[in-house]
Amino acid sequence: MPDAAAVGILTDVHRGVGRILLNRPKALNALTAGMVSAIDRVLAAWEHAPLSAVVFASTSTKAFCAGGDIRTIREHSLAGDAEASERFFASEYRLNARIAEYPVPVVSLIDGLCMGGGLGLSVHGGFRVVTERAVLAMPETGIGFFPDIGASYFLPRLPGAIGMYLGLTGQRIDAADALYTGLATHFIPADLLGTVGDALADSPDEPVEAVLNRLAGRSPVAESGLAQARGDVDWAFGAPTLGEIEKRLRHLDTRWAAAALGALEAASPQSLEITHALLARGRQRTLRECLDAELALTRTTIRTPDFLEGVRAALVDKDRAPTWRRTSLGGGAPAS
Ligand code: QUE
Repeated sequence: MPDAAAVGILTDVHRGVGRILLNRPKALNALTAGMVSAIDRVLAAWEHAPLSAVVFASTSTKAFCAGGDIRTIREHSLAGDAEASERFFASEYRLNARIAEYPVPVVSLIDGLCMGGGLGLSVHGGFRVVTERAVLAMPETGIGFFPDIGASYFLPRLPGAIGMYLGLTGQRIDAADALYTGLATHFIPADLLGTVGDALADSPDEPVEAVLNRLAGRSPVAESGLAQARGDVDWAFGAPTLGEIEKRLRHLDTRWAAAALGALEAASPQSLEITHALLARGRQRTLRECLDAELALTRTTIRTPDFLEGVRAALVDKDRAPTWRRTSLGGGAPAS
């Protein structure tokens, strides 16, 4: 069996609390196939252990987890080995489902960036703690992909049209917004994060919720910007079509609406079409059905020019100037 450190995670059990530390800091803990299977094996091994909680955290203060290792996915596609990527997504989504159904309370400590696959590790668990450095996003439409890892389940279940807004625009939100949307459950300042494990270990018979409430109760939380824009979010992103969403954003003529419109204009038109349809359908699906639908979509999406181009522009050449294919579906003007 490979050393856990070699696959980018560190694990231990201390006083009845299992800990999984994401430890690939140079890549902002982007999840590799090795990390996914190592986490899955550890959770399987701990499933029947007498643990009071499992805690996910990061060795980096920059990121909890930036997502899946999408650079490698692109390389597989270019090398004609898309099957390797299919295995990766299948195993990542199985892990997401395992976390959702896990018999032991799962607590994620989100300090820094948390996107895509990072949300897949955290949101399906019962407790998501954010710090003042937390930044959350589902930015996949910006790389020619779509919100996966069960996002078609959890985004449509956020209040109003917030999920459609986050999934289509990829906009980043802070701790206050994350608490407001329900993506986060507790705010604990970064300098107290190290005490969470001990607090859980000190009170093995107390509900995890009560322990976290006690730690979180001492800190005032800033106001949510998203709460302020909520009326506009629901009106614009509650529209029945992408074209109508853009029309309503133009009509609003606020800074928030201009930023949302800019994000839609920069995104892959193909991704916007896929995402709009996927999130609309996800409301009626179970998590398992959502993950199955997403897995089916990965098979086609990762072979498309927009995905290869989007990952190139964001993560390979880092010019952030992707050239998207036009779509015939009226998703808006192409970026160039
Ligand atoms: C959309 C994504 C990802 C992204 C940017 C997007 C993603 C991902 C990373 C990422 C960031 C920094 C790294 C790294 C990966 O960025 O999934 O290895 O060092 O992993 O717009 O989906």
